[in-house]
Amino acid sequence: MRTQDFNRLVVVSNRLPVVLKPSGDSWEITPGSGGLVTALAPVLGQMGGLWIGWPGTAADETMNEPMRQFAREQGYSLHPVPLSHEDIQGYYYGFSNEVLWPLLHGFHSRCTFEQPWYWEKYQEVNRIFAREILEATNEDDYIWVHDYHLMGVAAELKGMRASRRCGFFLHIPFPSPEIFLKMPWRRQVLAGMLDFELVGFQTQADCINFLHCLRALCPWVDHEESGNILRIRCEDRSVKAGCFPISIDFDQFEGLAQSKEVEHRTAKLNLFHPDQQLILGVDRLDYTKGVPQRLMALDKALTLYPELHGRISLLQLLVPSREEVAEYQALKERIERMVGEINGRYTQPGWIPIHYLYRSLDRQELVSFYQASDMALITPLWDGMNLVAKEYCACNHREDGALVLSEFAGAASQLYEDAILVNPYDVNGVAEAIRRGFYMHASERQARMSRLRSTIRTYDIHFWLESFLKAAFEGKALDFPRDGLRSYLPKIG
Ligand code: ADQ
Repeated sequence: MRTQDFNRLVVVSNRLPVVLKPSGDSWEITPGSGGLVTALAPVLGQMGGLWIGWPGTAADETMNEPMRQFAREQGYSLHPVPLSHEDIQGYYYGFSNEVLWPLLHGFHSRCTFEQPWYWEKYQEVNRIFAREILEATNEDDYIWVHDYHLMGVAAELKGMRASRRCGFFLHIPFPSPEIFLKMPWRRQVLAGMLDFELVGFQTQADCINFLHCLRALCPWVDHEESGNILRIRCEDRSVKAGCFPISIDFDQFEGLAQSKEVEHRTAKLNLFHPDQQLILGVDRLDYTKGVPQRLMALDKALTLYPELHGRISLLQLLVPSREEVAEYQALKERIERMVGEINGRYTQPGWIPIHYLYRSLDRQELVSFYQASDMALITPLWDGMNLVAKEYCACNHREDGALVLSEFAGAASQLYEDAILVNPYDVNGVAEAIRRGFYMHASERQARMSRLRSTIRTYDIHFWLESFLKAAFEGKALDFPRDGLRSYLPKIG
């Protein structure tokens, strides 16, 4: 691991990787969930370093000691950024989640553009983060800012004349100009991104979309390819950009799947469905994940192929997310209504078509569900990467599972050859993919899963980290198999 180029690695993200709950006059701390935490926590745990972010609740001194203890156990330090209720309303619920999240996922009609104070709060909070970074770091640290909440941090640091090396990684997609240019603050957001030294994207399509948006807004932008990194110049600014498909700690997931405890849990789960194939869906509650469309596809499969009755069951796990937002509550209710209707229509003695869980699971429980499932049905409408697809394969060490994957998940740009690819909007097509997965011969499952696992094992989270840091410090990335990535790009034709 490269550590010779900087003193400390400092990760900056909207949330610290913890969930804090009041407990008597102190706090109970548990690890946070979500893709960013799954990917970065093991990396920082190995390297040491510092994580800067909002603790998820009003900061107060009584949380310092429990946080220090949690940090010691994890192997890195935590620096909380205090934010007020109003900051969170405007910057997080407002600009991040009502403007950037839907826009960058291509849902521009869900955006709230008519609240200029969201943008003002976004800038203000990015400035607060910049101030905290200055206070908590030194010139020889490397500052790595993550995700769409903090795209203006480098510009704010520059405004403070701070000398810090600063890179950025976007975990969600970057759309084409037809979508991005609809945002009233498009120039400011793009200009802010140019103040980072390096901007990393999940796929090559995202990186190219970024370049096209820059071109649309400033036609005098100039770029050259240096190995697998783009060097972009726009007026007095220059930035490196590249694609770094994020991944998981493959060995950790595989090791856990092979542990006695998980094998025991899996064996128990298998007893419940001896004659059925278990199909797994795992998602955070979010409209980008395509859960209603997936349920429609299952419904369609049960209508078109009655021979599947009693032979397949969907286990849908939904992780609570943004529950305070009315739109997310409505989505949850819609999903639960659909589950009830489908179960009401098809259930027979001894068989229920959908098992539904709405809660966060611990890692062991999640891994035993991965292991016990014969097929993963991962059908987001658009997703930066989707780590669940990779986790499922890492845990499937018996190589007897099938992966059905949306072509709009970033993961498809790496796994397209061996997953069964689907268009999540095509309900009939997904129903057919379910049938195809069900009948797939054991030898074909084994061959496909073995190749999927080999790709994910090679391009794991450590490769991702090395590749980003190499690009930051040497100007070239480790080679992801770019020819493969190039040959499957539905978003740019
Ligand atoms: P997410 O949208 O959170 O991440 P994803 O990449 O699928 O999506 O990660 C979800 C994570 O949550 C997985 O690591 C999974 O193990 C965990 N998880 C799922 N179900 C759980 C449960 N019931 N209990 C506990 N944990 C659970 C964002 C982007 C993605 C991108 C990641 C990483 O939206 O596109 O892949 O960041 O860059």
